[in-house]
Amino acid sequence: MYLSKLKKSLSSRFGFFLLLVFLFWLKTIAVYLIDFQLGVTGIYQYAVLLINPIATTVLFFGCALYIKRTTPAYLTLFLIYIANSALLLFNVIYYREFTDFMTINVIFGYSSVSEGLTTSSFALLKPQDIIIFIDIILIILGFATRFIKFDRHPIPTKHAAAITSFALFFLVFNITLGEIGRPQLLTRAFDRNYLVKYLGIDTFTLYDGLKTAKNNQVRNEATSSDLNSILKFTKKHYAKANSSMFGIAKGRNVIVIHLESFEQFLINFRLNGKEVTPFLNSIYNSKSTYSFSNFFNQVGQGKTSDAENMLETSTYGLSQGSLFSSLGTDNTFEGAPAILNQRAGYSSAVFHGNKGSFWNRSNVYKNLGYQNFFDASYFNTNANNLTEYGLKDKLLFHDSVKYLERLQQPFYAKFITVSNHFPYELDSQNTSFKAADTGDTSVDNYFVTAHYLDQAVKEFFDYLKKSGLYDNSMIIIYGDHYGISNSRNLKLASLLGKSSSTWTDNDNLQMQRVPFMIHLPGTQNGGVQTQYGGEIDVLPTLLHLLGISSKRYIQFGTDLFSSEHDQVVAFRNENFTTPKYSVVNGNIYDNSTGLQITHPSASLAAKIKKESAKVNTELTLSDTLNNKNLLRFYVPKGFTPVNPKNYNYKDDFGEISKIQKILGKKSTSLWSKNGNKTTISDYVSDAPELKTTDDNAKNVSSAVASTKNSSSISESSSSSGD
Ligand code: GP9
Ligand code: MN
Repeated sequence: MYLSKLKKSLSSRFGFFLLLVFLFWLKTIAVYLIDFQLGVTGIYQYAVLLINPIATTVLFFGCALYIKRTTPAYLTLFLIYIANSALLLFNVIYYREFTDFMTINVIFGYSSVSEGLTTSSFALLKPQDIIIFIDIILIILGFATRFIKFDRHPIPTKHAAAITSFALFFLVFNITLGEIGRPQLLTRAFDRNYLVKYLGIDTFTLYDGLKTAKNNQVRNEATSSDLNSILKFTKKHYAKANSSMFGIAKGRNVIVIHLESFEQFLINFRLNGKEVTPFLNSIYNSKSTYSFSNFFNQVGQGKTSDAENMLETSTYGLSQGSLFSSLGTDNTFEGAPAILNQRAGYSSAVFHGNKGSFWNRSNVYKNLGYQNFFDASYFNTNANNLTEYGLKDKLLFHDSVKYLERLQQPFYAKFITVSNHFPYELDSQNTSFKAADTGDTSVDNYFVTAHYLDQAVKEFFDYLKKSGLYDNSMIIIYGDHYGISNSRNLKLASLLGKSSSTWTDNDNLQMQRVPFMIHLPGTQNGGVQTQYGGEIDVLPTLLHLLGISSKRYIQFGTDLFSSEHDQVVAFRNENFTTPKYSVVNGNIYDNSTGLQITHPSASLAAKIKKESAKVNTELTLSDTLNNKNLLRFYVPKGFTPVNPKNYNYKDDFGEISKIQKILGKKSTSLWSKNGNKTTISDYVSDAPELKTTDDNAKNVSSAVASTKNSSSISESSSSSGD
């Protein structure tokens, strides 16, 4: 009875269409759950996941419904089905190798960072993959046995159009659900995993295709002459090095510590009489540190990734979205790791306890010339070790040492912390600081996570000293962007001795200060630097300290120590600040009083107009450079363009160990210098998580083998866009 009913329905065109939609939905969901690690949590995310294949499947398959003639109609539908199934299968295979989804450039072989699918990729096929194509065989059998028959009656165009309309409506509905679950999902595109989780694999591919087409159009039209105005600007803007600072850190290791969401006001701040970050304060106040009190974050929507981009390329992030996510896979960079490697033989590594796909890092880092990227997959990421965005900071530093000690010196190593990230939640086992009491939980707990981060950095410094790395290193510490949003600053105001009732836009701007400290063991000439600057200025400053001229590169920042340093700090929304004035939404504020200047003198108005035009030009030129990918036309003297295919972050422990072996006695890694022994016993941490999994004394390589697992980090339910 049922069978004959089923037979009858499948033998109508619409019934067959529904069957394919259903089967495709089924296998997509199976793949989501079995193969992809999308980090789905909570009923909402599961619900969105369940419906996300529907819109595009109906949309694509529905195209065949417009065809009237029987054979072409069935054939088209079936071919679309096969093509879509193939896309799914290829993504599964690709994901196994790269933990990422195939972009249009990968599919068509234009990707610069990965080979895409090669014949060897198919060795990654697993028996379970049969679910992706077994139905195709069953359908063919269905027709062969005449269980399914061709329906000779075409679908009325009206009906086909209704189905297309439904699909489009559902697509908008799905995108809305995605935006609710993860605000700014499409504009900021944090991670391809998120796009697939909320929008489905086909919508992701469609979205990526549209974006790629748009990018390619801009790029195809670009020529090297587009560089002229940019070069004119950067050449004129270049600030020559301060001779008393040039080369003072030459040959040292560079350790960059990225303090997540850390604002300058925390420095030397006391909450209920207690220092929140006593260790960072001691570094800030030390004579061995060049500490900046007027250093601003300049990020846009790309937050952390924008900070990284500015620091390492001295070009701005984009006006919308994250440069790393939207352009970083294909752009040509002339970034810190490549320059340092080529001009001074530095090795390089990033240590970050989140998934490599977040902010598209695993692709972008290759273009930056990073030799190693130790992401979450290199660490023990059991639930107890994690905060919302990855490995807890104390563990990140501690667990990185087994890799750090094997890097050839000098190295350029960046540590990206995560514990001090909105919404500032931390296990009770890790909290040793009393929260504030402003009534806003995230503001209150900000001090707790900042304190934890401070302790983590201290433990790491202690290790650096004990292991001997310290004396031969320059340690750069910076906060990437604000931690408390403008709206929440009103809650913070009273703790800063201000009142929320008189809080202004300018106060919000002033809160964009973040720490920037250059700690140079051995020097006594440091101290607080009051010149104005921002993240864009870091790379030329760093290069000059290392004795490398930055003149030949296209960089928008200027050396903070130079007498010609440009003290106009541009923000992504075209607000800006200078030592005397700040301009917020077109209004001028006097920095000394904090008050708005409603009637500026003619000369002040002219000055501000000029600065404002410069800010606008600078941001526009940086955008042109990146959107058009113009660095591909510009090869500075002695610079070898980075070939991202030289890098593969699958087994970086194996690689750095191999290099040590090959170099033998010439190896300059700490491990080699320590008589081929680990220095991990120099690391003292009070992290309770290490009590059970502490591998201090254990054989390091076995520890590495056991910790090289895949991470189980789920997406934070909160928005990173706070
Ligand atoms: C994620 C971390 C946070 O890996 O760097 O990024 P954010 O949300 O601050 O941009
Ligand atoms: Mn950040």
